[in-house]
Amino acid sequence: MKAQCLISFGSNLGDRHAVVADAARAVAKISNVHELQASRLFETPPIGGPTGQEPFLNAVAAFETEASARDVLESLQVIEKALGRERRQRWGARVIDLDVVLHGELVGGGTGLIVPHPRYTARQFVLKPACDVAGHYRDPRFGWTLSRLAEHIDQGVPSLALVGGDQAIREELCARLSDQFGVTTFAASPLAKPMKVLGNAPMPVRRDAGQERSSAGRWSLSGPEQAGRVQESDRQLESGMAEGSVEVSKATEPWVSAFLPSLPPLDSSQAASLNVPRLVARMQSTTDQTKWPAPHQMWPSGWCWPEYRLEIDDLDWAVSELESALTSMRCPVQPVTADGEWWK
Ligand code: A4P
Ligand code: MG
Repeated sequence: MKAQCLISFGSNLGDRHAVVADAARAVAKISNVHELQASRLFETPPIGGPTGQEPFLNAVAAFETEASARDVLESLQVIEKALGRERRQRWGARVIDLDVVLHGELVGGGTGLIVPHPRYTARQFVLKPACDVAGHYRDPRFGWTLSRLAEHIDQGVPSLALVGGDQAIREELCARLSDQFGVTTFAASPLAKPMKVLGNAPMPVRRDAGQERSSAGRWSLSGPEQAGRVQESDRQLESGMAEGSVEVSKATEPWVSAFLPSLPPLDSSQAASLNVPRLVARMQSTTDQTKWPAPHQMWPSGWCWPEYRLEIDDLDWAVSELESALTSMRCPVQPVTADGEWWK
């Protein structure tokens, strides 16, 4: 059976244009790859990784294929090697990086392969190119088209709600983000209900009597306010909006919450609000995989929210990844070709 596959190209070392074009030609020649369509080429500042890197050229290609995601990845790695990719440092400068972003309905992959790509939902340098050729592709986890996702990420402010894993880890990540990067964070203390109950509990992030400043740049929701969030959720969402008590002044900057705040109805204009997280960051470690369902498995049927997959085996790495995710939601993505014919 054929699957719709989306792959991404990134290069910030050597003759970037020539290497990316070589890579696209090689991908088009992989057996069982049909009708490859490339996006325009875009120049983007390097996000994350060691400092002092050159700008990237980024692009994506969409094609239909009978090849499995693993076969595609193996072919991409052969091409990377042939074009001189050396793996010295994670997120280090690279001649060419080829990633599998989506492969049909696949969620998962197994050892050395995660599809959908764990970080693409936050990355304008993937989403903007994807809108050229695969805006109609859907993420199988939450069912949104990529064009809708790109538009959603562009709205409001860069923001992430941490879910899954252990609350202490979520709080710790927020504390480090605040201390190390000055990111506005919202802590929950304590988290009153199990995450599966909070999965669809609307509750605006706002500052009022029940909310107190806990440390520089950090705010917490506490006491009865927190305990009543599930039962009163709809009313709170409404009154929060109507009274204007939502903490918009805080939310004009990127933020991360250690809990899942209000998620409005999907067709609501509130989805664009500053106090609504752009993405739900699903924490994943090698040990808790079976313990916590993915967010899309927590939603009531027919309800969904876009997510970002965060590996937390190394907390320092996770903190820098979260900061990179916020940055990549607004990174400038400049087209440098007029069309997607640059590789032919
Ligand atoms: N792997 C697992 N799933 C996949 C997948 N879906 N596609 C494994 C590709 N590889 C996948 O990748 C590390 C491991 O991920 C591999 O062993 C593979 O089996 P890598 O290519 O060796 O190393 P990497 O690319 O440094 O790591 P990573 O985590 O894939 O990096 P990302 O997330 O791709 O980010 N800024 C701009 N402006 N443009 C960029 O393109 N790219 C990165 C790299 C950072 N900043 C950037 C850009
Ligand atoms: Mg890679």
